[in-house]
Amino acid sequence: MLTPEEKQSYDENGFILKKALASPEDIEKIREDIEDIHNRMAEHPVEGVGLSWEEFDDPNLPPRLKQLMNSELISPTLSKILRSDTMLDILEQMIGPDVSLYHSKLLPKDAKDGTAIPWHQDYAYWNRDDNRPLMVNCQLAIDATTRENGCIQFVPGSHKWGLQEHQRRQQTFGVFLPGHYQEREDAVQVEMEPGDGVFFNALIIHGSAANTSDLPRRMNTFAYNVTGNGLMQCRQALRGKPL
Ligand SMILES: O=C(O)CCC(=O)C(=O)O
Repeated sequence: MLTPEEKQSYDENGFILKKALASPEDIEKIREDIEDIHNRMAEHPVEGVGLSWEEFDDPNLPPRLKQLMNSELISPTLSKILRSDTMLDILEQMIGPDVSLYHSKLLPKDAKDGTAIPWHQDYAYWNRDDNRPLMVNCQLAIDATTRENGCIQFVPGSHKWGLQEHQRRQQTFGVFLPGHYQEREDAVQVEMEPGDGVFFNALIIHGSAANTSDLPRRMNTFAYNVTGNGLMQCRQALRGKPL
């Protein structure tokens, strides 16, 4: 559960870090579930799993995933965590008792090759008349994340600025704010230990730098919605009223 101070911090800043959200044993199992994921998916794609690849100038580089959508289908451990009471109790404090899964996606920003994710608000992707900005993300650290390997960054309080005008391009994470890869002085970097989770608001401005380190930065983002808010945006009701 969130303490009253954590809830207040989430409301003010638009994000909150929860240490040790997942156990070391579960993190180890996720690592086994996703072992050699780049090559496995290149050779044997799985039905229902959406793959987006890094686009390299050098054609000799091996295929590297930028994003793997519906990661619960390849990791039973992620599937367990996303619907665990630990997770749903926190979400209930944020969005009420009717919690649905929108998606679960793996962001395996690889050592040296993992590219930046431009500044954006997730609601720029999810904005529809019947879908109010109630959604919440939880990004779970599978590896330690640092400034060097491209940890997530947020602009605190920007969830209160409303939806900003985004630019669009045909690419993964192709909806972004002007100055999309530039550093921002108003952003904070959130370094995490394996098992930590950061919850963040659908309207907060966030992004991350490239991975310039020798270590991978594997993260998984779970996106949740209030059941019935934009029916198309709910894959599965996890708690409360059914779809
Ligand atoms: O992985 C990152 O650094 C950012 C991910 C992101 O933008 C998202 O999950 O919405």
